[in-house]
Amino acid sequence: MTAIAFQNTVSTGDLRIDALLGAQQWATTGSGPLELSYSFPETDSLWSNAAGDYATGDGWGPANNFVPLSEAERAAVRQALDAWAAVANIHFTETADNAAGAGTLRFGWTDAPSTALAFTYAPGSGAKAGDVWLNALAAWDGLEPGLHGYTTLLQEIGIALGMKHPSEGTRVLPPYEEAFTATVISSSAYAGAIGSWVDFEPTTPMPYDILAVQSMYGPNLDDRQGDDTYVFIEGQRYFETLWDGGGNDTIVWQAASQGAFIDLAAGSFSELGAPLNYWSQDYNRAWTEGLTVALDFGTSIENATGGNGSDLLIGNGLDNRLTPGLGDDIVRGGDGQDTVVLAMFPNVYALEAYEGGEVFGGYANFSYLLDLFDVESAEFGKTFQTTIPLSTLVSGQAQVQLGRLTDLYLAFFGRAPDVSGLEYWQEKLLEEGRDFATISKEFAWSPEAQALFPPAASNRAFVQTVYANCFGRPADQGGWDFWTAKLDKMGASGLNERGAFVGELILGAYASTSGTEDQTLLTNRHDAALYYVNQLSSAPQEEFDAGINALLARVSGDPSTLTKAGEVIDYAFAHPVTLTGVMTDAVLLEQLWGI
Ligand SMILES: [Ca+2]
Ligand SMILES: [Ca+2]
Ligand SMILES: [Ca+2]
Repeated sequence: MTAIAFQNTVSTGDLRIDALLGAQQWATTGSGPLELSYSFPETDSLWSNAAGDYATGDGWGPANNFVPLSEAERAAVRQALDAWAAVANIHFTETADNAAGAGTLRFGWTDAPSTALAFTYAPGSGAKAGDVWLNALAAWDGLEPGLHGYTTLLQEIGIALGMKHPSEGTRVLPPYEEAFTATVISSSAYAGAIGSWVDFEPTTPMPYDILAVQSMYGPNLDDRQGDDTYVFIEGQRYFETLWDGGGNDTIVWQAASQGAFIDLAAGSFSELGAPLNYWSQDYNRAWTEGLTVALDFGTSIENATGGNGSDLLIGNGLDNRLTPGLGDDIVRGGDGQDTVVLAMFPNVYALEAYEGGEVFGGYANFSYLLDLFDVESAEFGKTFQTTIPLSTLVSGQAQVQLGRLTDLYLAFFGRAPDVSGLEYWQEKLLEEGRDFATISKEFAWSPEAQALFPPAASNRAFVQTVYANCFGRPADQGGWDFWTAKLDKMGASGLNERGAFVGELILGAYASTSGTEDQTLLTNRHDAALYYVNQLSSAPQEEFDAGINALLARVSGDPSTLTKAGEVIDYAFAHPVTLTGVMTDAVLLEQLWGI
């Protein structure tokens, strides 16, 4: 009823757009959004009978048993309006519909002499322009997103904004392109199959729709300009297009077992959620397609996160952050400086570089496979993120360094690392490049070390304890005397020297000139400790349990003790019992540890 200005729509030369543009659109003024009112007529609403408007007997109009929309139906219309406003520079405002006035877009039920679900008067002159009539005599399946009724609302609002069916008029989409994957206004769900159906219909304007509505009114300049996260969940259904205006954005797939295919290239589709089942119009043919979520042609999404199934993540030309989660995953970074975010500490990864920018291997004893292409960096950690060149992980350097850090925990504190502590030192050592000797000194200065070894306490006892912590044996007399004398000379507060001593002792154990016995013991213990801390990191609800230290004390140079320690840890994580509970239950422990 509220007449507003309209204008001829300018065609673009791009058939994807022009096939969806009607003759006229609402007039735009400058850069501001199109302000468009809408309303829901009531029984006391007025209708224009001016020439060209609702004459008596008008097929789609108030004369044929008009009925107002119910509250639930109005809510569905508002949702469909929002779906258009989310992508285009349009502000919809709901107004009263009564004798005093009405909105430009009006939504009502009528008994139309037609099998069509709905009819909409396109932008133009006359009060009925913008009115959307729903046919109460037609068969509606409902107005929930995904149902054909909701798609119909999206279509009719598109028409009310100045769009047209892509197969009508002079500029049409070829049949192989007319499909819901291109436009929600399509008469065919499946490309090339006229009148075909799908079991879950688009819930948003699709890529060509977004091009067309933005060519008339411009993009939404208010929403989705910041850093947005788009979450998709296993078990739910999707058929939609993501449009985003800027910022650093992420697509997240949350799944325990179903894998996803996420492609961050603009205009491409991803497989998120259940596949779509299509049928020909006569239901004699069927197709199943996994592609459910499209990225708008102009949208840049920087990051993708997979679930714990086997995912395929494909980056774009930007610097992408790709997080595959657990599972047998494939990650392709494409151009730019791309980072794979890995789920566990570096020590569990065994990767090799191949030709063509591929890095392939497994982790967690090959429980999972990882295939990386064109990825430059790897990132670890939840509290403290450490980013290193992927080559450092492929060469094994990162794994070795993490073992050394764990050795410091064992030597100074006689315990396994906690997750955030290890992440902190990992960042210092692997990313910031602080050297091992410096970190060893910092361990000596830590409150935990000073509490265990007060500066005033005897250096002789300190040396003895560190030997026991590292190698499970007393210091040999020569080494003991040598280090004690050296530390004594530095005075009682030689914490730097104590730190340096531990660092040298550890590195010395790995020197090629050293015997293998100490080295094997130290390696087995830090491997068991790291196995524990990786489990802890994956199951944060389990808290650090000092029972791990009693378990580490059982790990020797015998590789079978490392395996058994892993089994005990697995048991504690898989059952309600704590690790301390296992370690103090002699019967259970004997059962798990065997003889
Ligand atoms: Ca954004
Ligand atoms: Ca995964
Ligand atoms: Ca990239």
